[in-house]
Amino acid sequence: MTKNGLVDEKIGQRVRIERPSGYDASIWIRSVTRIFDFQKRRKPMSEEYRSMWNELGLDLDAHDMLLGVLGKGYQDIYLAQKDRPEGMGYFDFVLSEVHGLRIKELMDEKAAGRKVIGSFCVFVPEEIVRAADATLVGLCTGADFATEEVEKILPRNTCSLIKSAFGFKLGKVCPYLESADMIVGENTCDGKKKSYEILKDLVPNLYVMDLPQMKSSEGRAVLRAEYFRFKEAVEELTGVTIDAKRLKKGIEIVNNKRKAIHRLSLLRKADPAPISGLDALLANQVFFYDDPVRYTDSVNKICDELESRIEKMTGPFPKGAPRILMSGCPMAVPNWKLPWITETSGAVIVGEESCVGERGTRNLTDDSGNTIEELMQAIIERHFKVDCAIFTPNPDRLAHVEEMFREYKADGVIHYGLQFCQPYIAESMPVEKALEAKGIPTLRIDTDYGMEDEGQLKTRVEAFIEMVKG
Ligand code: BJ8
Repeated sequence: MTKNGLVDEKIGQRVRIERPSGYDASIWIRSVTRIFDFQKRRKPMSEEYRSMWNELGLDLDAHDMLLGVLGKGYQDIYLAQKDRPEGMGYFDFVLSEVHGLRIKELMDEKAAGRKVIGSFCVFVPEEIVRAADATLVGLCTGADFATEEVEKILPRNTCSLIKSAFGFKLGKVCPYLESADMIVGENTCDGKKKSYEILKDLVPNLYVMDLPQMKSSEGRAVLRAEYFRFKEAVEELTGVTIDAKRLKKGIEIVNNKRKAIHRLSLLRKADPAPISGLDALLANQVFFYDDPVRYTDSVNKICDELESRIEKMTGPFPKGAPRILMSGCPMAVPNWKLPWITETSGAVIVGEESCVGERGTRNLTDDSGNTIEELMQAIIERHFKVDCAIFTPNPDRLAHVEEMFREYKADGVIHYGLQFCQPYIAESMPVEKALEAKGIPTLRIDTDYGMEDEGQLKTRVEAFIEMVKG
């Protein structure tokens, strides 16, 4: 082991993990050791955070169980991949510390007087949060937890994503939710809208943001009013008055991380793809948790490495491997089921038309304005372009799926709908019809977070991949 990196050749594959800037060497070495504990199937996180989790009110036994499952899943799905870019070591590190060091950082920020805001949706403008020196974090929504308890207060036919948010709350296993000074819910789909009426009694600090359902001038006015109301709420929470200088800085920080992840996305056009879809998805998922400046730096470093892989024509899948575009509902950590099934069936995923992917990050906020009014308007315009299926009609999404299919030289589209997600499942049929009419092979998958349908999904995905191979 060196001070800045660690090399372990005992695990069959050489792994080198660079220490990211901003991390103390001793913490880094401890954390990297924990990554190898993942690989050796030991307990993923040590005792040192237990008092912090206790103070946050987590159920330590349930939380241990969750971390055990997460560690095992990460081992089986991520660490089992071959020819990963070395830069993925950073994301392994972040995942190994997702409930540990990152929470400690948030607690330190809070102790220094800064605020943490939790969100469930890309419509919550991070620029405004950063402008007030606060931190926006995505809340845990990617795994089933305490489902029996959840189904006592939510209808069984609610999507897994919403149930997951409630399960993490009822099971007391989400340190992000427990450390948030404000939790922002948004009136997007009916499931979320109605569930916030119940969530407000479970958390002390829920703020609900209304959102338009149509891309009309009236819809834009709703978004405008809501973003100005949100700015005021953030100012009140933080005690910081957001002026143009602060907002410009907030836009710059968030734009930089969007640019970095978009750079990574564009590199996936190469054949062979320089990175697996699973690894690229992980980078997109970490977007919602990590310190934005450190994240930007780490993604750009991995992009440099991917550029050199492209020059050498190397990657985790051979040249000519079938290329798949995923489109549909967002996949939050640790929802890796469908990408894992797809990539262990011989295809490589080259893009995600999703909020944890291009839909969430492709657009930048214009930072040329000099007044609060101009900059706020730029934030409104940027977010008004997000083509979530809650909008009606929503033609831009189909156009983006087609555009990504062409640009990323995909061979087929897998449309991913979470069971009981009305907006995306309703759109999946016209999307499939329109794509098929243009000769684009499309597979519609509706699933949940359970593994019961793994075998059935694998059979369908393998057949689809065989078909697109021609
Ligand atoms: S902008 S996609 S992040 S709302 S899966 S809860 S839609 S029933 S997550 Fe989303 Fe914002 Fe839209 Fe993006 Fe409802 Fe569907 Fe569940 Fe969903």
